[in-house]
Amino acid sequence: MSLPKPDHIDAHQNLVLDRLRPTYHFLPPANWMNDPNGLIQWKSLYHLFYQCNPVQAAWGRIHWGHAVSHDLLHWQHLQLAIEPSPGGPDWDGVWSGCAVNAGGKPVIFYTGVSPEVQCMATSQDDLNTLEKFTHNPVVPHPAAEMNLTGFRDPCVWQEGEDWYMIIGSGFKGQGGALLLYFSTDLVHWEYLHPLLTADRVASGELPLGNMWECPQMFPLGDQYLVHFSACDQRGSFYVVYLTGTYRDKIFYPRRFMKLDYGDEFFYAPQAFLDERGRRILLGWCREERSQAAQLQAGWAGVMSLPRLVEPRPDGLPGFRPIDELQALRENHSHLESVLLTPVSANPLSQFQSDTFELEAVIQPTTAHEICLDVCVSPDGSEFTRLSYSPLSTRFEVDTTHASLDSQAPGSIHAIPSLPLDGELLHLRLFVDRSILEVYLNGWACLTARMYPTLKTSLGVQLSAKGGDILVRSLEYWTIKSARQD
Ligand code: DQQ
Repeated sequence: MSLPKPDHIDAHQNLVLDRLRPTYHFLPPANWMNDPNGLIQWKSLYHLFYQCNPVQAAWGRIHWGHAVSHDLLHWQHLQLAIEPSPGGPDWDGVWSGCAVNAGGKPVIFYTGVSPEVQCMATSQDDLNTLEKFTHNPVVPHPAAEMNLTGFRDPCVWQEGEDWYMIIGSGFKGQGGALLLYFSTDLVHWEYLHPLLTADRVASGELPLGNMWECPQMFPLGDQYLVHFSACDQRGSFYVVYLTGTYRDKIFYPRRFMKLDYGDEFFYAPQAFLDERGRRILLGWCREERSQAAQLQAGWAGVMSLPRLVEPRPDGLPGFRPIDELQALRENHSHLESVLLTPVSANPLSQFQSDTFELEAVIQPTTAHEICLDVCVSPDGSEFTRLSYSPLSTRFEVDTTHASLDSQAPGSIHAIPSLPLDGELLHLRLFVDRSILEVYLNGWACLTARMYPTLKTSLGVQLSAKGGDILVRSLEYWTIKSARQD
């Protein structure tokens, strides 16, 4: 690939030196990024479009950014893909959407604002550049009588010769909804009915808001999976997925879960099927420091690692990072059958890094709690704590001590119920400077952000509280940078 460097990159070379900027997660050259959009593998090349503000590290005047990759790790930044057109249906922003392969031609759908309408774009040069459809919008804003809370983020798929689109929405006073549209030519769309409404989701204690953003539906084994990002007037909550059946153009949910227990720090994900038939999901990991700190840093928003979504025998989807990541591993260390008592020395004291992967299988024999601290400073003033209580089966990530910077106070996020897997806790985590992704027992994920201030906050510490733990195995690698900038 020898494309010219996009104009909006050069001014920001100093970001390369920023110690909090992740090195093997995708992020744009500078400024603001949010949702992944239009994910597709086209003629072997992976395309990642994303929501961005190309002028500052704050949300606003949203465009589509664009990057391409051969392995989903090393990305080349391209020119902005879609910009708002003054006087056009997207004059106020080019919001989230998708890409489909329509008989060998790539077609893009996105939301133009204001008001929220659905627009189309095509490409004559294999997605290198996009042209907006001259008769946009293809789906106008519905009549006010529908009483919608929003109307955005189209997800399009094909069934036989027909095309379907779901649009994220909600009915005022009733909760979120996914509106189903139908087309035979991708240009003329007819509203059918809601694919799913809030009254059909037994969400118990979990609020689902009144607006479901960035929805998607795809087959998973012998069922279907629907996910959406739940939000209300006060802001976003988290991403939920439902597994169930899809019959007569209606989705009947059976089970309901959070897709990532880091809540708003993993949001608006999108999955796509690659040429090898893998379902790969990426989400937007927003910052957790003040807006002033983000503006000063000159960048905001990180993409999660690409995650494989696979059916499991228990009917839940399994999530794990793509295998390509293993190519970035170096400096391997291995521990086996280590018994830790509450007074044992830290068995991981030789590990010093803020860009690493750690995989462990731990048996909490008599302990009340297993604690794994990462990004620990020598004086203990900065650390991020992962902990698991076998009694309550609660897993927690606490970033309230991750940073001495008052602009990054941190928070606590938990998986309330993570039963052991045959008496064992399987834990795989990725630290990449200011982002932490944890994968547990093959099905639960938790993403967090942390902003250590000290250059020496690099330690890893494992301890047993109230009893013993047996570390059956533990692997550790430092991870090489995949950045091209
Ligand atoms: N982000 C986009 C919307 C979407 C929201 C705007 C979710 O299309 O609903 O930047 O983060």
